[in-house]
Amino acid sequence: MARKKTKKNKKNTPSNPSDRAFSWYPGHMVKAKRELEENLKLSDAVLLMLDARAPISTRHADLEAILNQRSTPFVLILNKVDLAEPEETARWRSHLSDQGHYVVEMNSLHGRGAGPLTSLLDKINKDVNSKRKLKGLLPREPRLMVAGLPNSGKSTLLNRLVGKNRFKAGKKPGLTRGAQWVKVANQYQLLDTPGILYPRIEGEVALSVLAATSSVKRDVLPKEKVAQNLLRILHERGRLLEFIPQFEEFEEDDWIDEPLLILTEVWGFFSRGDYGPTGSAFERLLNLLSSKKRPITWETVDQLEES
Ligand SMILES: Nc1nc2c(ncn2[C@@H]2O[C@H](COP(=O)(O)OP(=O)(O)OP(=O)(O)O)[C@@H](O)[C@H]2O)c(=O)[nH]1
Ligand SMILES: [Mg+2]
Repeated sequence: MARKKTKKNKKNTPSNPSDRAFSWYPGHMVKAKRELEENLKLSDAVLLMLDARAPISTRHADLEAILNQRSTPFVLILNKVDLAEPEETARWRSHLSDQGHYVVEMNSLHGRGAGPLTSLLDKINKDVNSKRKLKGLLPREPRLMVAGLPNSGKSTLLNRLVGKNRFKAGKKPGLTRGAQWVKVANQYQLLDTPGILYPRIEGEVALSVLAATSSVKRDVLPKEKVAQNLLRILHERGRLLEFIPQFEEFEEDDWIDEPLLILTEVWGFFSRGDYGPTGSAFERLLNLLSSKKRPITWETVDQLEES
């Protein structure tokens, strides 16, 4: 009689103990992280996508450490500058370049920053090929890999560099599932990768910020918590009433305790929509906080320097 096979636990359990601390860490990310390490070996340089609104939480300290160890050049791309405060983005750019990084401000959707990025890549190209020459190797187009959190705009940026929609891009985080090479004749070979979420995200506030930038699901934490954290940041930055003028009539304690209830009241959501009243208020709040009309930088250089 055939022996009954014991079912293997197919869950993608993260092997790193620090990964385990994040129960929301999606399974496919673990595989993607392993693949990314493999792809690094093939890459001459890396484009690291940061969200200009949250350059602290969207930065990959551990990936940068690996790149430094391997002496692989990388460019920090402050993407989605159209959604961030321009003065804060400029401060981030000078802060990061003062630290010796290559930095580019980018709007991958509309192409702002593509010129400076191309000049930087030309320079990297020359450096890569002079190193190859020293080793007696023939010159070739540099292999550039893009890495960054889900939804940071990796595929959109590469499409811009290619000049065509060769990479699948869109609003849903986790859209790119596997690595994909595309050759731009006589210029580069580009490698798109799935979003990698390194476990450097520390605490609820950072997670709430990542929910606001669509790097993680909006309901990564209880909605009320995400709303509380975001409203508190707006308040601290002196911008709360600009976004929600109706809060002028409320005490701080009211909206801190039950922000979504207050919002359903001021916005008049009672039983509309699929999400229920507070769910609708939450969706509207997050849409309001990621609109080009009122750019917002969630994480500032000042904040970094204070901590
Ligand atoms: N406003 C704005 N939106 C952008 C920018 N770059 C990308 N996006 C949008 O961000 C969303 C995600 O873009 P993708 O290029 O699919 O992101 P990705 O990093 O490849 O995402 P995954 O493959 O899921 O890891 C899409 O809706 C893009 O249109 C930008 O500079 N500004
Ligand atoms: Mg993608």
